[in-house]
Amino acid sequence: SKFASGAVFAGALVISATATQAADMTLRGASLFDESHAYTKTLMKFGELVNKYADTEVTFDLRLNSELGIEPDYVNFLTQGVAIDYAIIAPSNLARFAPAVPLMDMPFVFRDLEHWNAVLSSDVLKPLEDELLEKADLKIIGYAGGGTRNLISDKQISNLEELKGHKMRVMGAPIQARIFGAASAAPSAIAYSEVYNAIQTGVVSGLENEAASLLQYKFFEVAPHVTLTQHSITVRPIVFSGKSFAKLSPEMQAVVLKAGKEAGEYGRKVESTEDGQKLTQMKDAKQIEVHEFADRDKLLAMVIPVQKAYAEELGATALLDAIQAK
Ligand code: X1X
Repeated sequence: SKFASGAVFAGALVISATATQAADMTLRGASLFDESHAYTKTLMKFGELVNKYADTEVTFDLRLNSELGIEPDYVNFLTQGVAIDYAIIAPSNLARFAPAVPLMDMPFVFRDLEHWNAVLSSDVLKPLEDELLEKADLKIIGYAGGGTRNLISDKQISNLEELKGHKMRVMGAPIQARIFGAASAAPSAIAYSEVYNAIQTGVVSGLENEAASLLQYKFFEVAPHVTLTQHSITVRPIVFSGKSFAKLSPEMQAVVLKAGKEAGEYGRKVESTEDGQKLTQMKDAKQIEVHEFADRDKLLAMVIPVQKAYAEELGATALLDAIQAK
């Protein structure tokens, strides 16, 4: 399997000191991908920046390629303060702890890259960050992302008629299934590590994802059609365990916050630049066939009432309005 089964081991943040030497510190992180993915590049940049700004040397032990499981595993580790200190977690994978956080990656919430950047560079998401800290003891220290999420399927989908009843995997947050259900597809929540097999065995006919992740996990081997629904621009919060953060000195906390913010900005530049290049690379290599989607405006009209209802249920209408006003 391309994915490990979420090995658990205790003791993430390790600080040791002797009378004669300053404290050594090790911070452990986890990534779904290898070094070629902007996801991992962001986390590596975070480590570099911490060492640039800190007075003492910090050792970064970043476990790649899902060695420590997938994002829902990372959430459990971080909230308990075991195994890892930091990771990237898709907002939809935080739904279990903080139901409003998936507003951040709700399909069709951003108009375009400029809107997405304006939101992530502002403090408009602060109420969601506060909710996450309060309910799960998780601290968002920066925002990376920037890949555009499209449909990836084992058959061609070019319009609403072809989307109708399409069995597709979605992330675990209820809002994801509601949006794609309203768009007339037949969504089901399946763990990311199971998606390739689920398509291969016909449980579903596809998923939705960014170019970099499609390339890395070779979903095109079982689902070679990409439909440019451009329904999401990926938001990748860099999340630090509140338990690990509390163990840091005030100086080191300031360094972590500064490095997290800057690593997020760096990750946004990298991923938004690489996204189109990776799509073209797969197209040129004939790994994928790319299709326009004829009815995007109709799709938008179908999902907007669901977005509004979701925000209202969570008491987050003002927040959704503030995001849209950016
Ligand atoms: O769909 C998923 O579960 C995953 O998709 C991507 O590859 C990543 O953005 C990751 O964060 C996760 O959300």
